[in-house]
Amino acid sequence: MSKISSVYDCTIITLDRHQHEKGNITVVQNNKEIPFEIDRVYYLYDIPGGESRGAHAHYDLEQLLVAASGSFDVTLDDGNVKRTFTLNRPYQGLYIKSGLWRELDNFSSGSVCMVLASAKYDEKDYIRDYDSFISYKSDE
Ligand code: T46
Repeated sequence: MSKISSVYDCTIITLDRHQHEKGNITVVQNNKEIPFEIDRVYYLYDIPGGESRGAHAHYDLEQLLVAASGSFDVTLDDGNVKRTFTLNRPYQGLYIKSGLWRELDNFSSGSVCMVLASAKYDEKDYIRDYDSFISYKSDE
């Protein structure tokens, strides 16, 4: 499945925003707002100016990336097509299917990238070499 996933399988999901005079709240629930069960949450923060993250793909992992604060860009690559998404709203998340190369950059000062992931951390699920990724995607 991840071999044939494309950047067009990924989309920005607009989450419910409950507005309140004391501030807003957004809720994400398993298999409701997102098409997978959340097994792990982590977040990237204190990212130095000009730094980039990612530069890898996952065999199986699915994720939702949210700019919980600030903004950043996510470029997805399926070996044929690249698409860049800007995340800058805490009520929007980028759903990323498995089998796609991703790079994150243009982090604004103080930005926080919150990630909801379908599985626990497993280094064996990573493809960290771009040529290996291209071979994987082109290998029927
Ligand atoms: C992704 C982007 C958005 C752990 O020990 N546990 C974890 O759950 C994670 C995510 C990382 N780590 C360790 C492994 C490395 O020694 O933290 C270090 C940095 O990890 P990585 O190079 O994977 O970090 P990023 O920010 O480049 O990528 C991460 C996710 O791995 C990736 O799936 O999409 O955030």
